[in-house]
Amino acid sequence: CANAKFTRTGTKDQVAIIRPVIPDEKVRWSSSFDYQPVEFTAEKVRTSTKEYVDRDPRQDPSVEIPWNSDDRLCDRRSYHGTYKIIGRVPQNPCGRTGITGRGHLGHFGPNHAADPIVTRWKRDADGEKVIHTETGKPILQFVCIKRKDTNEYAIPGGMVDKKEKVTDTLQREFQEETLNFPELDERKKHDLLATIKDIFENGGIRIYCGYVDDPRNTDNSWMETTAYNFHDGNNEHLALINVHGGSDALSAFWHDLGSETPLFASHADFVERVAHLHQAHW
Ligand code: RP5
Ligand code: MG
Ligand code: MG
Repeated sequence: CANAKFTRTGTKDQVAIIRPVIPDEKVRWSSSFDYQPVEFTAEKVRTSTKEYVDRDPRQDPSVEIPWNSDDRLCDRRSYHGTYKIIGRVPQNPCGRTGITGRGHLGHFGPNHAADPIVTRWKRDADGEKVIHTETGKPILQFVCIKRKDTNEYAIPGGMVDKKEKVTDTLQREFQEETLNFPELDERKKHDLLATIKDIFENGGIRIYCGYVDDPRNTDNSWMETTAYNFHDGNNEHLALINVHGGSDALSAFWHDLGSETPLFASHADFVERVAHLHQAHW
């Protein structure tokens, strides 16, 4: 995994604090470094009484958290193996971030998310695949959102809720962030959701699972995700859906997939894998 791309923690609508700069060669815990991280946990996280938000075991010795395990309420296992507990809290397996505490994240250790990458071929008016003039490869389009918090383009992913299965998170987040049609009649809504459920439960390919280089990561809390690709190569179902932004998304749209578009966090790495999988333009 890679770390320390960000100079700030938090996204635009959150309090952002400046991270001390960590040179790339000093990110690993094994490299010696005069390290003076900033301690930061957002007010909203610190004062939360929600069952799903951790209490800080450094502040309260009675707090016991089942690290590296799944207690059914929350899966605290990392895709990167067993993480270390130092000073009663987890240590980021990808190294130094410049910040200790939880920043804006609810959990110490891994905070799990899911990312649905829905794709179709770009087609011309005759329905023929559009070929990229430079690479000579067909162009994929994916359902992209513009995030409300950072204004960046992104995959419509989100956090796994308490007790939720990743397969359910993929559907829920896709629905919340890209299928916001208040005016659609109940029958059409029902059919649309049934299609999504069917495809998402039967037709996905796992593209990635692991650490995300997310601007909210700290030395003690970090994002991990599972990204799935749902591809409609023949314009049969998903390719026909008109998307409309909702929830955390300012807007949602089909966007040409290619290296020219910068995306939030590690999302460009995930969609690049999808392009290679389908031998598409990148
Ligand atoms: C990223 O943050 C994940 O890849 C996922 O897309 C997203 C989840 O956070 P929210 O969209 O809920 O803010 O690390
Ligand atoms: Mg969301
Ligand atoms: Mg989201």
